[in-house]
Amino acid sequence: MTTVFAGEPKTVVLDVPGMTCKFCPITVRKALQKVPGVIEAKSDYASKTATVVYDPDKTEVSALTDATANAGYESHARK
Ligand SMILES: [Cu+2]
Repeated sequence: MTTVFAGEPKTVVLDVPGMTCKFCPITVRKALQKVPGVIEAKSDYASKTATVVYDPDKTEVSALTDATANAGYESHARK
């Protein structure tokens, strides 16, 4: 069965200022990948950001920031 997206996948960049070492992005990325509707999650320690591709029909930015907060990292969508 093929996955059909009703809407176009969206990409959001989250600022994650609490990432203080090179292992933090791994925790952040894993937390984001667990959110249903997330297609792809990347995190970057150098820029202290996480980039998430998600299906807007299944999740929303607040669910992504909640997921990082629950993992111990507050995040905010970059405008
Ligand atoms: Cu760390």
